[in-house]
Amino acid sequence: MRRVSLSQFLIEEQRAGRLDADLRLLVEVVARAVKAIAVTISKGKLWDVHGETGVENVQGEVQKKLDVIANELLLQANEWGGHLAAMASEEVEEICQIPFEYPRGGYLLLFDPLDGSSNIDVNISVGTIFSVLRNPDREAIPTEASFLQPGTAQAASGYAIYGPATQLVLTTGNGVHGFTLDREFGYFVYTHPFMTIPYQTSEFAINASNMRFWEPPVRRYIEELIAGKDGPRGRDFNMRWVASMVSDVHRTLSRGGIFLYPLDAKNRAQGGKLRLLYEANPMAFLVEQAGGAAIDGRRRILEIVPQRLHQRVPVILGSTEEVERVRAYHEAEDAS
Ligand code: P6P
Repeated sequence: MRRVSLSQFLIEEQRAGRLDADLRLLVEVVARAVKAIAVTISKGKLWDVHGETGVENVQGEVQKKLDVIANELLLQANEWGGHLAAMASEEVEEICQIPFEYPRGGYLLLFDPLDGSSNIDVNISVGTIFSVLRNPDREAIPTEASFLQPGTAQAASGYAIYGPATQLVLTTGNGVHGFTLDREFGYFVYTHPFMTIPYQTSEFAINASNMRFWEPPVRRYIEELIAGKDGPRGRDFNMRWVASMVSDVHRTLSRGGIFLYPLDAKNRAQGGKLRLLYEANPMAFLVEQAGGAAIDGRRRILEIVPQRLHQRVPVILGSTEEVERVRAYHEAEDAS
């Protein structure tokens, strides 16, 4: 069968009027940066890119060398193209303006340059997550407030997963499409058209070591899954936890499942563990486009109006039947 490249896919999407030239260029540039990140990650100790920098980021996490490298690759790849008005990164406290010598475009790009980087030094899959918004005022220089838009406003979102294969998974609001990097030829091939999440699943992903901190609805839901066919669900379930959101969400998108990082007694003060603008929103957009659901326990994640750039949120996403059950348990708790 003739191979379709990412570039050809994007050209045909633009020809069909489903994305404009600037958004096409944006995705191409992100894909180019992702290829550079994939090569750098694959070198590991060979290029001495493992280990920590000793510097804390805005999240209070000690940055890995590859966190910094991936962040720089994405910023440098995107600053000169003329398609962006500004950028925001998990690794940088303030928004990143476009250098004055370059023209500004109409899009805002947000990203977690290397999600799950605690897995890097032990050679477990990690990823890059990105979200695209429109600059609300093309005449004004963007501020943090320009980025504080609900997830429903996203023009596109996606992630790269650096696993046995490097894959790019993308939505521009017309379904979810997957591409696999052919390293020898150096380009992404369209391999997964219209990815969909099965309505039902028998697989869940949660960090079970936090069980003692969970709220009652989550505790009830997980205990029922663990009870399996001896409990109210009447069938057995399987558990997976990679501790890399991109890996756990990619598995969920690929074969169904439910991923939970709920509000708990440990993360309640921060509002949750995962970040809304460049982790939860892009993943929620993809999951809904694939026929799944994404909530914070009670509300649709995409409808949350952000208050701060690095705001955190509880995340429960995946196969709709399971996500709706978790929502029902929260509503029953609220009504009791
Ligand atoms: P825990 C990685 O640090 C991350 O932000 C997500 O990629 C992942 O789902 C989660 O945190 C893992 O958290 O508490 O299990 O280490």
